[in-house]
Amino acid sequence: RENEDEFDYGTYHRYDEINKWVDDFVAANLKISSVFTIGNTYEGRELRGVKIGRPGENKPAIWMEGGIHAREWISPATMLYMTQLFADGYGDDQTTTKLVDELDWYMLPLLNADGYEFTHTDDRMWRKTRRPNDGYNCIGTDANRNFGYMWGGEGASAMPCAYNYRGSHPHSEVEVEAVTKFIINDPNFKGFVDFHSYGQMWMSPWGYTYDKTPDYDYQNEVNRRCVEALEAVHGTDYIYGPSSSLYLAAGGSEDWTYGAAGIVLSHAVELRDKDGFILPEEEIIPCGEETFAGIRELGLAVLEG
Ligand code: ING
Ligand code: ZN
Repeated sequence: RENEDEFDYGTYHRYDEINKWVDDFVAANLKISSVFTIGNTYEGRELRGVKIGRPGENKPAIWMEGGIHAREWISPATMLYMTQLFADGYGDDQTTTKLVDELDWYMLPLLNADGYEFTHTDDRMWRKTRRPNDGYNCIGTDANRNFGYMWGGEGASAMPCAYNYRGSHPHSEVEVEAVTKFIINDPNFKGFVDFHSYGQMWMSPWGYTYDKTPDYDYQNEVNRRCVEALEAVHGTDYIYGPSSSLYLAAGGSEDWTYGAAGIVLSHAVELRDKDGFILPEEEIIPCGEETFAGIRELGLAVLEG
């Protein structure tokens, strides 16, 4: 019989459970993990995550975040399971051990915690944050249009009622301000991934323009590597390329981490798409397994430099 205290990675969890999971995970993996906090959401929820890595000075670091969009539940769920896969593989699998020994992984499972809770209590299809907009009845900003690199360009609405509202100004959302502050203050960040659903795409900058980045060939080669490793696990079909090949969208996280923070290997990943945003719970574990394979390739690419 299974331990009743054991966390069930194969189901979707509420904010409180995820926060408790952070403590429990770290308590069970003290040698390779610690808790970090970047601030609070608009409604006052603490934004906490798990840092994974064998203790050491000035290790290259990778930031991974989930749940920037409230309804994309597979994103935080995949973050949680991948965190567990690092722990399972440590000391057992050679590549995973190396990635934990030589890199620091900052895993923030749920950036838009207010919106996520709202999808559980009121509106399953909510996407934005939950901060009211002055002078309008419509609530919330699209956090992935609120980042301050080429903010306000194509694919980001100026209308507070739009699903892709850019916000009143760059970093108007405290969640965006918290994550950008944390990243810009640590020069060790060499990789970044923001998890979305759905569409099965591994993307890199730019999102705001169709122009190729100066690092296009390298970024796309890493995209290709990650997708090849991912597809080898369960045969899931992914495509890859700049996020503008999906649609133009200014103010996205990966444009800011590349353009403003200088993180060349910045990615946005659209996870599995069966039944759209309402991905069945049976898909969580296989999605986590294959995504972890892609993430390991990103880690190896960062180590190769
Ligand atoms: N997709 C992303 C969105 O924010 C994206 C796609 C990624 C756009 C990176 C721009 C930059 O629209 C989903 N599903 O949210
Ligand atoms: Zn999204």
